[in-house]
Amino acid sequence: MLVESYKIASHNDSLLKGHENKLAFTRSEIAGTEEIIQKLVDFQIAIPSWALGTGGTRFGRFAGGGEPRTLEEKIEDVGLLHTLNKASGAISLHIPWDIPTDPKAIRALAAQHGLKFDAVNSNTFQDQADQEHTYKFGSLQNVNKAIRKQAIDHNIEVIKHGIELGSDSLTVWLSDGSCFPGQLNFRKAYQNTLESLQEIYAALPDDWKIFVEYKAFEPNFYSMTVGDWGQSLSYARKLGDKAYTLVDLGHHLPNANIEQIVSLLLMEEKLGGFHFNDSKYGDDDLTAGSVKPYQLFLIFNELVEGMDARGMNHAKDLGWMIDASHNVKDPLEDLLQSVEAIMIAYAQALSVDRKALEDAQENNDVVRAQEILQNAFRTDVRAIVAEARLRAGAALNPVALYRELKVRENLIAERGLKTVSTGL
Ligand code: PSV
Ligand code: MN
Ligand code: MN
Repeated sequence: MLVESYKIASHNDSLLKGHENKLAFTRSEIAGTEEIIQKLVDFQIAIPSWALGTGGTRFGRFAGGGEPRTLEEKIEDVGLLHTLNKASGAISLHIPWDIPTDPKAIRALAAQHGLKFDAVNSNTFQDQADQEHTYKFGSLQNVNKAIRKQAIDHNIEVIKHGIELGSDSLTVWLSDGSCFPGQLNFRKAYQNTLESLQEIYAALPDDWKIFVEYKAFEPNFYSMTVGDWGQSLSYARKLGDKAYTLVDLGHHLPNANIEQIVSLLLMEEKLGGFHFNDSKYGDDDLTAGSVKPYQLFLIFNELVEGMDARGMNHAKDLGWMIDASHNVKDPLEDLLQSVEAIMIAYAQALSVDRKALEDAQENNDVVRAQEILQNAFRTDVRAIVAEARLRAGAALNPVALYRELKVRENLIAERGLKTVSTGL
């Protein structure tokens, strides 16, 4: 389905007056709005190919309709999101859920939609039909060398696909670990994983990065071989300059201070990228900002502070991606909401009075420091986020336009009601 620019223009015209009033008020509340708006225009958040269909749990899945059935249709869906918000200009593929059999054509299709290829993801957490060895007891950590080799070869294959698509990073998330005490020799599992990662690292092109994603639990419930940021950092350090830690917001133990983790990883020059989502309990993969918006803001506050301290480019120097699952919402609407929530948190962080905060910190003025942060969090920045969209040629209210244009109904008419998208 195509959303023509005149439809966006007429949607924007109908909302313009109200938007301009809100923007004028926001400008009177926040200093430096022009600079913030430009940063928002530049900021792009990649969409994972596996988040475009309805997700499920191990108890069931309630399929939606009109889901993308092929890689081409997934690209079209991300293109649609990007047309509506001009902030989702990249897609991240998961191999072998997505196999770009004709990479040239896939690249051309993505370019037609204004999309780039974000990190490519390997999958050694499931057995594939044509696979010789099982990953039941792990992949890169496995006690069996032949299994480790199979997993290493798969990662190298993924890098090759990524090169053909113009991607420049590989994300490795391992489900490796153990379910029971005594099952695993931790030291040997670490060593095997490191040696396997080193072989994968050796296959990385010079201008590529490898992201080592950690996760505290699930599917292994006693130990995870890359279970926290300390373990990930340890691998990334040993691997070399092209290796970084990737933070997925849902992969921590309850109440972990993620903003502090982010700050320290940035200081160590080892923060590589993000998977955004939200959760109440664990890896719930809910819409970013839907449960803990203040935490999301605090994380962005550290990101902005840490990246500015190191002179980093907010839009380019880290990998930004959503990693969510949609069990009850229309995935595309949910993704639009996620991007909006991320933009709001980013805009709030950009509006923090850094100088005043630093002064408060240097003077141990705890009350003032809290006031500064909460003031930024409680100031409504939605009009400047909408203004950034307007300037980029997107819709003032993407979810409303999505509904006005009956996008889902159109997709169902095109693709059918019973579609099963690949992925989780
Ligand atoms: C694992 O929970 C994860 O967060 C990893 O990023 C995977 O690649 C993704 O979800 C999809 O399973
Ligand atoms: Mn993830
Ligand atoms: Mn996850």
